[in-house]
Amino acid sequence: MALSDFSRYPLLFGPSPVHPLERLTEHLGGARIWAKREDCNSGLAFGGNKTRKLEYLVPDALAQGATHLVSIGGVQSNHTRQVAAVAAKLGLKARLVQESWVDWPDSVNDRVGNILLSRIMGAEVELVQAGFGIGFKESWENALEEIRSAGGVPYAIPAGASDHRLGGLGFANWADEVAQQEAELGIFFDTIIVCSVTGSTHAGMIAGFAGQSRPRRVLGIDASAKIDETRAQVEKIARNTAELIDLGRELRDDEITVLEGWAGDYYGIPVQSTLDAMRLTGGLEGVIIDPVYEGKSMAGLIDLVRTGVIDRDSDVLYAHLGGQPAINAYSALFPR
Ligand code: 5PA
Repeated sequence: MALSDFSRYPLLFGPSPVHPLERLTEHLGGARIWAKREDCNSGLAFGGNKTRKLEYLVPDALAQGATHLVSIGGVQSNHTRQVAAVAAKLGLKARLVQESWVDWPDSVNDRVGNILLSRIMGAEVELVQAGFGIGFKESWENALEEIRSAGGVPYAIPAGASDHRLGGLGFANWADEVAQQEAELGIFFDTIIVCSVTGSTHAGMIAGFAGQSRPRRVLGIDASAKIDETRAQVEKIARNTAELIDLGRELRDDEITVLEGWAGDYYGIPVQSTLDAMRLTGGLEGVIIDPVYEGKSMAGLIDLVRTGVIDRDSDVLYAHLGGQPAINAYSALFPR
């Protein structure tokens, strides 16, 4: 099946905006930097990368007669907030398992930002003591079972909508959207920078771009601080997605690049380069990025340009995947 044959339930405003980051480009002294903005791609609770992925999961959920969307993430998960918004929009219930993935001592961590938004949208939020991981979880199985035994039909959406047959399609479609926008703008982005954790954002892009005639680099920046797991996950989802959309060939190893060096020691905890990237992007562009994901991928972009890995003549597209609501739990990083 070609990508266009898969059902897609529209949740976005349309193609997400693409625009140049002129002052950042000037500051770095080369490589023209542009951004594609998944942080303002939808009217549903501030949107983000998961909203785009969910466009391809929703038809499957509806076909199965789901009464509940069930998902899992950290306490400040952006993903679960987007699941809550989509459930509200569809008139379904959301059941969210929020685990302690990040040891972050902020006293309002479980009150503000994403989790607050999910509560406002009527999601049933369960706080669970369990560490970072993307595999199957007991708490999640329990949530599914509870809904079943009460006569409901749960639709299970794994962390980040990644380890799901359809999880890569949203960003395979993003690759097509980029090609269309390039044609309109008369530009070609030779390098894409994307933050990678549960993997289907980067993986979907790889599968999507692999079907285009002109090659480009799609560089994932690990933000999980577990590089081997991230690489394995991206590779698996990229290959599955390529097969699903009938790419017609195996992906080459050199098409799957996840870089480490900017995650720090822990998922969810920013390091100096993260904070520098947040201040630089905010101060030069008025563009807000978060300390968990986008601050780390932007730190990667900045270093790759500064060290010449991305050369001065490149046209670079930075995928801004959202995540700003979590900033409310990180006020201690920006003291008075
Ligand atoms: C997330 C993920 P992938 O998980 O698809 O690799 O995307 C990484 C990513 N940027 C990048 C932002 C703003 C993200 O929210 N967030 C997760 C969440 O629970 O919110 C899945 C981890």
